Formats: sequence, structure tokens, C-alpha cells
Amino acid sequence: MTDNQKQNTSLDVPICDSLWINANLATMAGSDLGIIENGAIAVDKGKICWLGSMDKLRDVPENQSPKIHDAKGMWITPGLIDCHTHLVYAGNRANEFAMRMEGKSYTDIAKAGGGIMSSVRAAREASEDELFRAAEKRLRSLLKEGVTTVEIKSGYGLKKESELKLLRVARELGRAYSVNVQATFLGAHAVPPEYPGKADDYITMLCDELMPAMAKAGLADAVDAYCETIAFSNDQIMKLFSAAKRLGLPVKLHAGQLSDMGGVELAAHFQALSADHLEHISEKGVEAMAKSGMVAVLLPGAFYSLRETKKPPVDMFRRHHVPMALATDSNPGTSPVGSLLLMINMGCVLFGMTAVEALRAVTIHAAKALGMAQKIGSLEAGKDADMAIWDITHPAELAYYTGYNPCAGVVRHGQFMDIRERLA
Ligand code: DI6
Ligand code: FE
Repeated sequence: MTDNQKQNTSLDVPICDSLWINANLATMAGSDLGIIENGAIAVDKGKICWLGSMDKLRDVPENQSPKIHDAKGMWITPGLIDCHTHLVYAGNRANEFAMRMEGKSYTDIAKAGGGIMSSVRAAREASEDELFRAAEKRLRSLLKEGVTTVEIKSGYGLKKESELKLLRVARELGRAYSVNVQATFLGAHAVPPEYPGKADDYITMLCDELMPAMAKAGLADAVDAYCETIAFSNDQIMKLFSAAKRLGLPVKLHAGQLSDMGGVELAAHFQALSADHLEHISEKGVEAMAKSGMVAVLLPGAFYSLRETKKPPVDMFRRHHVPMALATDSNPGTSPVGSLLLMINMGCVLFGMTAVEALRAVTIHAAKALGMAQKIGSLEAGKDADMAIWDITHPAELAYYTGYNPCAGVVRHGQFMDIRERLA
């Protein structure tokens, strides 16, 4: 291209309040990493207003003085998104982990009164402040790794005030750390002791009493349920999802984790945002997901911690063009995980995803699993300026390392946050 042509295609820096220069961009736009080497990003009022190659930029107009950030050749990706966590809980279940390592099964422990019920007792007893302080340690671990959006489920209260307490703590974590928190109601996580053998009555209480109160208080952005032999049936979930739809809340579903109950087909009928776990899903279920545009959220932390052997059908998701997301499933029983970067590595090593798939799985596909792909998940003009800055030489390093965090900083709504400051 002649200098004159270049001159014609180049432009003055657009009106912006900050400009990131000398950066390699992995935008996740399109169908791969969307790489722009030696690029720049202009941010205005918390949104990306321009991005492209540095050599397209002429000068900053005289009447402008954006804050210039020199990335010095580091990589910038969209802020990472952990789209499936049970982050707010009290205590831990390390004792149960030890029991499992001595041969007890997760189901045996649950049947003996442990498992989710153990965490329910702890969460009901804990104050909001105690729950906040317990959860913020886990949130800080994610934020250090460039996470800018976290989905947080309830599900350890299983009665009105306790469930609302967990959702309030989730909202408060978002405010305190200026991280984007998507709160999900998971009252249908297990049948509480107040309803012994009366799962139907419990679902009725959720639909008629708890969920309307929750929606009125604006405490949840979606509704989830646990479709499993040890949890809730398709009919019970159908009733719950119908109530969610009446309240204008999107749905998602824990499905196919230990068995295939056809829950995914049911979720597709309700245009669910995602189905999560999916180790036991059938091809018919994958086809239903493809048809309804659902995201497959894969949770290698639970697979690993439970020492499962049946892997989710990654190749089937590929063949049917079902987008795959990865998340920590951070919870005290099956996935006490503090690292989303490790999930990227496990998505590749344990589940056979490519590095490109695994990186898109914690950015644009995770955004889609939260119904937020128009707002976050890729570096594109008009989207929120939520970005992560990495001291790496290629994005594949984010899938390559285990136990090493190359995150050099985070930008949330256009505001640079020095990780050290943010977590002081
Ligand atoms: N699937 C899981 O792996 C977690 N919940 C769910 O629906 C387990 C949660 C726990 O054991 O506390
Ligand atoms: Fe989960």
C-alpha cells in the first residue's frame, strides 16, 4: 500500500478518554482468536469505541487528551468470564474430600446427610457478613486471573430468607469489587429437610412464594435447577421453569452430570441459555441444544474432583456447532476450584478441547451462556471495555500453564485496575 493510500486509510484517534497502544489483541471476534498484532484500543465512557492496527492511527487531535496506556507488546483479551459458580457458601467440606479419597462415594456421603445438606446447614447459620467474607477470598482468587464477570448461584439456603440472603451477598460482592456479577437462583439444588419426601411441595413453594419475592427484589438474573436422580425430576423442573418464564427470568440447567434424564431436551423447550456438566448427554440432547441455540457449559473441576471417567462429548458439540463454555463450578463439594485459568488447561488436557476453543470458552461463549454476548465476551466497538492484560508472547500460553498466573492487569468498564491495588 502506498504512503498516500495508507494516509487515506489511517485516521486520527477517535474521541476517547483512554487509549491502549502497542498491544497484541486477541479479540475473540469472529470464529477464532481474532488476533490483531501491534494493535490499539480506544475506550470512551466505559465502552470500546475503536480498535485496530496501530499503523491505522495518525495523531491524537489537538483538542483531545486521552490517557495513554502503553501495553509494551503485552497481550489484551476480553476480561475472562466465569459463567458457573456456587461461590457464596460457608465453611468447607474437606472432610468429605478425605472420605472420598478413602473410598466413600459422593452419593453415599449425601445419603448419610452430608453433601449439599452439610453446606446448607452452614449457610443457614452464617450471617451475611460471614458469607461475604468467605466468598470474597474465592472471588479475589478469580479477579487476580483477569476475571471481570462472575456468575454466582444460590442453592445452599433452600428456604426463603436463606436463599435471598445468598443472593444479596452475591450482589454485594459485585458492588464491593466492581466486578460484573450475574446472580442465578438455584433453589432447586436439593430437597431441604423441611420437605422430607415432598419434592413436589417444595417446588410449589419455590414457584408460588420464594421466586416471586426474589424477582420483586431484583435479586436474580436467571433461574437454574439440578436435574439428576439425586435431585429433581423433569416434571418438577418443568414447573419451576414455567414459573421462571412467567417472572421474565431466563433459565439454565445442571444436566447430564451423573446420568441422562433428558433434562437437556426439556431445557431446550424453555430456550435455556445453557446446560451445564453434560458428561452423560445423548446425541439427541446435543441436537436439541443446537436447535435452540444453547451453550454447553463444561465443568472440568467437578469431573476431576469426583474422578469421573465419562467425558462430555466435545466432538459431538463440535459436529452440531454447539458453542462450548468452561467454568470453575466453584463449590465446596464437587469443585473447590479457585482458578479459571486451570479450567482452560483442563478443558484442553482432560476434555480434548483446542486452545482456541478453550479461550473462547471463557470469553465469548461464556458471555453467551449468561445471555450477555451483545455486551461482553469479545473486544469489539460498542462492547463494555472489560479487558485483561497478559504478560505472555501468545494467547496459547493461557491454556499451557498450570498453577502460573501471567495476568498483568485488568480493565473494568474502561478503568484500569492494578491487580495489586485491587486486591490490597
Ligand atoms: N452439581 C454439582 O456438582 C454441585 N451441585 C450440582 O448441582 C455439587 C454441590 C455440592 O456438592 O455442594
Ligand atoms: Fe454447579
